[in-house]
Amino acid sequence: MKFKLISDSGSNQRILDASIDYTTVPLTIVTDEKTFVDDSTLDVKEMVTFLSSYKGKSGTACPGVADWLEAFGDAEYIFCFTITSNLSGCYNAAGLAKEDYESAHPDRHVHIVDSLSAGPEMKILIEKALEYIAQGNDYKEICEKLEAYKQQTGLMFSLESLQNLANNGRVSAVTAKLAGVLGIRVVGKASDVGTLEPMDKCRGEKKALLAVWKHMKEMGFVKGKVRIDHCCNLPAAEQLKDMILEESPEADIIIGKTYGLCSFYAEKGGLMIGFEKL
Ligand code: X90
Repeated sequence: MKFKLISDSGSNQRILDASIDYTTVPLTIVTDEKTFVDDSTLDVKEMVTFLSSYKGKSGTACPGVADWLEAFGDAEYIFCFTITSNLSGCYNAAGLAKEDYESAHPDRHVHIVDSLSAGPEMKILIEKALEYIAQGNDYKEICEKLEAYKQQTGLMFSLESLQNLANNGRVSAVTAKLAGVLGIRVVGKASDVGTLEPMDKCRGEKKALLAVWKHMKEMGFVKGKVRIDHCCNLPAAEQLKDMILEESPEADIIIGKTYGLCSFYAEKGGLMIGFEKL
């Protein structure tokens, strides 16, 4: 079987270090002055710097059906990973593309995994798909296993500002007000239905990281995978990594960066933490 993996750019996973075909479908960040396409040409730092002094309206747009179809190419067995369907139209557009594709080519197949999450939790799901493929599972088996595995992964976040989320209707204004004061971070998780669920309001980075770590353990983390993506905040990512390794030296931790879409919403200083409940 010839497989292809695809994710939207909300995964923060641009390339894959594997022999399997992989491509990302970019979301777009739109302002009155500039449009940023979240593909490999985007300079994330420059976008974040621009946004920090930009006062006008800004928003995002998900890829359309045609973008997904282009990504499918002529692949036979496709796995798509989308950012949560509860906050974005990515999943819906991918679903329509799947219908078109499969009816035009009855021998080709598309399975769409709605991550109900974003960024590093999507990375963990993609890694698992690679593992299942390498083990020689067939397509249908992998689809089923991925859906089951999704129950065993989680996402936490620590954000200094929820302004862009609130301005675009992805959290309520009340939730956004939890942050907004200098030095206050909102720590929370991706809920079971793929929305932001704030849990703690923390004063200072250290307290926020301790809260993230505490909740990860409560949700079942023991020594599995942790993928930490940061928006211009490597020191916090490293601090969290050290904190986890001190108690769970066997944990498999990789630090990465948020790309365009997640940088827009997680904002400067934000952390997203995907992990296995293992
Ligand atoms: O379709 C679009 O325009 C994209 C909208 C995406 C909105 C949400 C992105 C969130 C990214 C924030 C931290 C953690 C999120 C938890 C997700 C359930 C980053």
